[in-house]
Parts: sequence; C-alpha cells; structure tokens
Amino acid sequence: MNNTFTSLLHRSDGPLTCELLREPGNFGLGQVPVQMKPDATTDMVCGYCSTGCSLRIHRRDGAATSLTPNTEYPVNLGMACPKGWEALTVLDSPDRATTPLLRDETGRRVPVDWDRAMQAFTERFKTIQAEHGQHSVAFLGTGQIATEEMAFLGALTKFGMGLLHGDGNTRQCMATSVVAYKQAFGFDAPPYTYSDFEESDVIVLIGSNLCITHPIMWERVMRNPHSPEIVVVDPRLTETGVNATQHVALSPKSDLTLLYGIARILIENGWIDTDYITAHTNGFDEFAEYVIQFTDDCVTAETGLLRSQIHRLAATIHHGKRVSFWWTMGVNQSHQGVRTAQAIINLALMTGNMGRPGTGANSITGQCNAMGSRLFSNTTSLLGGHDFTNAQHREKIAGILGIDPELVPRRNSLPYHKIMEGILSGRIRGLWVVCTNPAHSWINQSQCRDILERLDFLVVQDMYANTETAQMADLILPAAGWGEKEGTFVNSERRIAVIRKVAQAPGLVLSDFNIFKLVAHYWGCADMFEHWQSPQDVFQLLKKCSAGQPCDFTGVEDYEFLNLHGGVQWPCRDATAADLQERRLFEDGRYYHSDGRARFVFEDPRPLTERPNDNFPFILLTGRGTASQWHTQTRTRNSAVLRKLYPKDIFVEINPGDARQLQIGPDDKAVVESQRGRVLARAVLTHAVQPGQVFIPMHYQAANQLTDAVFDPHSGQPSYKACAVRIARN
Ligand SMILES: Nc1nc2c(c(=O)[nH]1)N[C@H]1C(S)=C(S)[C@@H](COP(=O)(O)OP(=O)(O)OC[C@H]3O[C@@H](n4cnc5c(=O)[nH]c(N)nc54)[C@H](O)[C@@H]3O)O[C@H]1N2
Ligand SMILES: Nc1nc2c(c(=O)[nH]1)N[C@H]1C(S)=C(S)[C@@H](COP(=O)(O)OP(=O)(O)OC[C@H]3O[C@@H](n4cnc5c(=O)[nH]c(N)nc54)[C@H](O)[C@@H]3O)O[C@H]1N2
Ligand code: SF4
Ligand SMILES: [Mo]
Repeated sequence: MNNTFTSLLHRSDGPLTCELLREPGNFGLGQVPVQMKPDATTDMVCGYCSTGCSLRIHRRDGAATSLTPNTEYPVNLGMACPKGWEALTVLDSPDRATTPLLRDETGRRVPVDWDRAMQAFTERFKTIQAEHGQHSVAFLGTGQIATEEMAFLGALTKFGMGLLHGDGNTRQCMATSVVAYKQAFGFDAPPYTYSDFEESDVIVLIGSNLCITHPIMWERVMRNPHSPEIVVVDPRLTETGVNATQHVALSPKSDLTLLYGIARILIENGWIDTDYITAHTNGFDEFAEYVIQFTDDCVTAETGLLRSQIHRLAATIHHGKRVSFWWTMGVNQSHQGVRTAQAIINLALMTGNMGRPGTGANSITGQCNAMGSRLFSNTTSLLGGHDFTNAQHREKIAGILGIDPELVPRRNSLPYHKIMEGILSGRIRGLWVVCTNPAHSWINQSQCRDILERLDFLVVQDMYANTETAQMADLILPAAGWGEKEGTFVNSERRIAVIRKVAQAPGLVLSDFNIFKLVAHYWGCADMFEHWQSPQDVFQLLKKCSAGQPCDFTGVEDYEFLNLHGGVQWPCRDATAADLQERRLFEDGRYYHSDGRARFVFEDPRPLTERPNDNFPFILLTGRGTASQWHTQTRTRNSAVLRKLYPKDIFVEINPGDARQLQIGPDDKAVVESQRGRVLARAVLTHAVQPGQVFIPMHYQAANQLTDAVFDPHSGQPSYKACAVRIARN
C-alpha cells in the first residue's frame, strides 16, 4: 500500500495502517491505537442482536481489557447476555482474515496487499460490466455494519459504480415487516419503545423466542409489575413458551387463519374500539365482512387448536387494558409472512391498542443494525427511507449528496432471491458479499452454492477468512469488526447509538468504511465521495437525508450527543426532543399515509408450500438454538466461554412419541432428509416439539441443506421455518 492512499483512509484507521505498512506482521488486541486515551472506559452498543444493549469497555494502557454492561443505559439497565459479555473475545482469533487474499490461476488463494486487491476488484468487475452490461455485477449487504458503512456501500455501488442490484441479509429477516408496515402505516415504522414490555397487562408474542433471541428484552418483560398475561404463539414449547401464561401451540404457518379467526370473535362480541377504528383507519368494514368465514370450525381444523384455546386468547385480548403484540421470525419467515404480520397489525388497530403505553403492533428486529439497513442502506429504499421510483426523492437525495440526479437509479433493485436467480440465468456474473454468509444461511443450500459457484468473480468482505462463503471467494477483503471501528447502529425500538473503536484490528485489516473509500478511489469515483471522509461526516449527511421523513433525526447533533442522551430514538427533529428517553409512535393516531390513516390489509390464507406427505411425513422447523450462538457461528465459535454453553454438533429435536415409533433413542444418530438434502444429527427427544414436527437450529451449517426455497410473494422473504422431511435412525 502506498502512502497516497493511506492518507485517503479515515483517521481512525490511518495511524494504524501507516504503522502496519512498516510492520506488516503487527497484529493483536494488545496493540495500542495511537489516538486512544490510556486508562478509561468507553460506552458503546453491542454488535450482536437488535436489543442494542450498552456495554462499558474498560481499557488499560489504551487496550480494551474487559467489559461490563452499562448500568445507566435505558435499554439494558446493567444487563447483558453471554454474547455481549464475550463480545471482545471473538476479535482475537486465528480465523481472522488478516490480509486480502486473491485466487491465482491455479485456484490457490494467495495473500496480496491492498493495492493488488483493489486492482483485481476494479479490473474484474469492470470487465464483467463491459462484457455483460452495467447491471451484471451486484452486491449483498447486511444488518450488521454501521449505518454510515451501509450507506457508503449503497451509495458507492449504485451512484459510483453504476450497479442497480444490491440487497441485504435483512431480506432473510425483516423484509416481511418492512412491507407490512409500509402498506399498513405508510412507512416502515416499528412503533414501540422497550418500556412497553413493562407497561402491558397482556403481552402476545407470536413466532418469537424472546428468552433466547432477545434475552434482555425478555428481562424487561420480567420487570413488568402488572403480572401480565403472557401469550406465546409458537408450534414449539420454547424457553419463552415455558414461561408464558398461555402457550398456543398452533400448526406451523396457520397463524394467518388463527388471527383472522380471533378478529372474527372480537368483532362478533363487539370487543372492538369503534371510535379508534372510525377516527384513524381505513378498510375496516371490508375486513369485518371478510373474516366472517373464519368460523371456529375452520380455525380449529387449520390450526389444530381447541375451540376453547382460541376463545380464551380472544377474551384475553379483550380484557387487556394495554395489550402489546410482538412478532419475529415465526411470522416473517413464511410463505404468507406479510399478510400474517398485517393480521397482527389489524388486531392492534381494531382494539385501539396503538400509541398508548404498553400497546402496539410490534415487529422485533433481529440484527444489531437491521433497522439502520432498512432505512439507510440504499437497497430496498433510497437513503433515508425514500423511494427510488420517485423523481422528487431522487432529486432531494442527489442534491444533499451533491451528485447528478441521473446517477440515482429510477428502479428498485432485485430482491435477494431474484439476484440469485439472476446469477443462475447468467445475467449477473459478479457479486460482492459484505458481512453476510449466504453459503450457510441462505435457503436450500446446495442450490445456493451451485449458484455462487457460477459467478465469474465473487468478492467476500468479512472478518474471518474461513466462513462458508469466504471459502468460495475469488477475493477476500479482510474487514474490521465491532469494537475495531466507529459508527452508529439503530436498535429495534428505533434508538440510534454509537459504536466505538476500542481495539486494533489485526494485520492489514481495514474497517468496512475504509474499504469502501479505497474502492471509490480505485474505481475512479472518489470525487463523488469527497465529503465522506469519516463515519461522522456521513452521519451528518444521513441526518440531512432523513429531514422531513418519519425517521427524521436532524435534532441529533453528533456521536457525543448520542452518548450523552443514552441513544436517541427517531424521530428527533430538535435537540430538546432527545431528552425524552422513551418515545413511541402514533400517540396522536396519525399514520404516515397521506390521509393520516392506517389500513386494514388482508388476503386469503394459502396452504403450506410443502405439506408433509407419505414420503416426507414430518415438518421441519428451524430457528435459534441458544442465547450463546449467533447465526452462522463465525463469531461466537471463537469464544471458549460461549462454546461451553451450546452443543457442539448438530442435533434434531424429536417428539418422544415419534421417536418411539421410529425406534430412535436419546442421542442416537438420526438421518433427516428432505427432497433437497440429507443430514445426520444427534436425536434429542423432547415434548417441546409436537408430534409430526422436528426442530434443527440454524447455527449448524447443514440446517439449510434441508430447507426449501419458498418466498413470501410480497416481501421476497424466505420461508425458512416449514418444509417436509423424513427421519430414520442411522
Ligand atoms: N442467541 C441469538 N439471538 C439472536 C440471533 C441469533 O442468531 N442467536 N439472531 C437474531 C436475529 S437476526 C433474529 S432475526 C432474531 C430471531 O428471533 P426469533 O424469531 O425469536 O427466533 P427464531 O428461533 O428464528 O424463531 C422464533 C420462533 O418461531 C417459531 N415458529 C416456527 N414456525 C412458526 C409458525 O408457523 N408460527 C409461529 N407462530 N411460530 C413459528 C419457532 O419455533 C421459533 O421458536 O433473533 C436475533 N437474536
Ligand atoms: N434455516 C434457517 N436459516 C436462516 C434463519 C433461520 O431462522 N433458519 N434465519 C435467517 C436470518 S433471520 C438471518 S438474519 C440470517 C443471518 O445470516 P448471515 O448474515 O449469513 O449470518 P451471520 O453469521 O451473521 O453472517 C455475518 C457475517 O459477517 C461477518 N462480520 C461480522 N461483523 C462484520 C463486520 O463488521 N464487517 C464485515 N465485513 N463482516 C463482518 C461475520 O464473520 C459473518 O461471516 O440467517 C438466515 N438463515
Ligand atoms: S441481548 Fe443482544 S444486544 Fe444485549 S448483550 Fe445480548 S446480544 Fe448484545
Ligand atoms: Mo435475522
């Protein structure tokens, strides 16, 4: 790397990079970053889940030594889950990518410097574009880098490199909620604040295993002083279900029918808030007419529930004064996820459970910055929750960024699964994967790998060189992780908060931000990004992009301001508004559609796409396994403490009755097979799964060898949670 471009890099990597140029072997957490004060603490939010706990990092001689959860932060009030406690440990690992790696003619991957890596990047992608068209290169991003970084990736690729297609792993996760909210409320706006967990007298959790997946939100539920009724709607008796007052173990993917049935009972009994409906919503009459057909018989047949269970749930909702509805992947990852999420929203609207403490139709987000990605990654929406297809929006954003509006695409990107189809059909030949691991996490894995193998050039930008996707890459760009760079995240309750650099990244590693800066330079579009010198600069630009939008945060001054206020929830249009520590939306009953009203949206339920049959008689559910495992495990497997807290090898949960019939004993090896793959897993016999169903955690690479590439038609989100399998003893 020559000195001209080390000077290009953002200051926070600058001195380190210069040092490293002189001593390329230099790495490890022990290195003292030059600009840090020696003994002090730094507060920053956690880099795993969307809860957004604040962690206090303790440093000695400048180097991060340990952390404790921040006791003053409004989100976690001094608590953290095992992943948070171990967040620093996983940075120091032999698996880290420490230098760019480029595949040579023999297929071997060799270490190269950044200059060579960037030349290969631009030459290969530009050649593909020249031969196959501008849009034959695409990217896949993430909900796990800083907002400033994802905005840079989205702007660089779409405005600078002229790409049209780029999506994120948030498609696997939140696309359903995004579409559901946009159609119902007029903007992608989860309305709640975490104190709602404490203020409800009825908490309905649908397809959410909060205890394991958002442990500190669950702690907030435990602090609720109103002895709340806790309803868990989940086919499995999860850790959360065990702690519920009602566990509603419906058949997989029958939620839509159940929710329409509940709506019908509420309407029949007059258990609705007519004033709220009249003042603030559209489409109720049609909805009321529509749900008449969801009789008790229809609902019991479809859901497998008893009539009494369904009526008890409806009565619980009616009797609650402050009912909050929460949903996560059991709803979003479905062939009819959007309509199911909207059926939840409909219940909240018709009972007037919106805009008041302890209420709401609340989608819980997954990744630490999925919420940042939803509004600022330039993938599904133009920066700041704008619309690529709207000329005024394009001009506004181009004006703020000082670029020609013609550079802003007029069309939306293809969604993730269509990008995969584009690769299959040969229209897309080059792919840049940033901070996601599709070769493990994407649905129907062998098909996914087959598709990725067809690429002419695959670039993977990751912290670790050994992820399943990195192993397939032609070029690996080594990225700094959480703790090694700065920026902001937005948590589930819309709280914007800061991450800081407290550790030195190993080897030649650069932050994603600086990698994007280098790409801009080598691609020849650096002029466009002359105001994007540091994450803090970009934060100021994004503030301007948010102006006038529901997610307006122009009242936030800078990173210091965020830290001083314990994070700030959007909207925050002036600095004084930041004093409010808990902020919920729709308190005035005004929604973001032009008429200010929310909409009832509904559609006929559709049958499961791959029903159990003679050949494959079981339904496979997938999801999170423990609080100490994160997704594809590239990070969490690097902590010795976390490794002790979860089973090392893949297992399958089977109902003991089914196991008896199949003559499978505890810990036997079982073969689980779908039309797409065959997986060996240790049998765990448990009544947590119903007869006819089995469960495998997604953290084990083989899980997605079984899943079926089925998508919600409105959101394009994969339906990870229901496919047909058979099981036998090995
Ligand atoms: N420890 C840990 N925490 C995490 C993560 C992690 O990897 N590890 N990942 C984060 C991310 S990105 C996300 S998106 C969230 C996910 O958070 P959750 O959605 O809470 O987690 P999952 O286990 O994927 O799915 C939740 C539940 O959906 C149920 N389910 C399956 N099918 C159906 C159905 O048809 N109807 C209903 N009602 N329920 C169904 C499953 O049995 C499962 O218990 O977790 C976040 N938190
Ligand atoms: N069967 C099944 N499959 C699922 C799910 C399921 O419930 N069932 N859930 C889906 C859901 S909700 C999600 S969100 C996805 C998650 O799927 P992925 O996004 O593929 O999972 P991660 O392991 O979080 O991948 C993140 C990658 O980014 C790297 N990384 C971490 N920090 C940084 C950074 O700062 N910079 C860069 N450049 N890289 C970094 C990590 O090493 C890792 O390789 O999985 C989906 N897949
Ligand atoms: S609950 Fe989520 S944000 Fe909080 S410490 Fe655990 S992983 Fe981090
Ligand atoms: Mo997710």
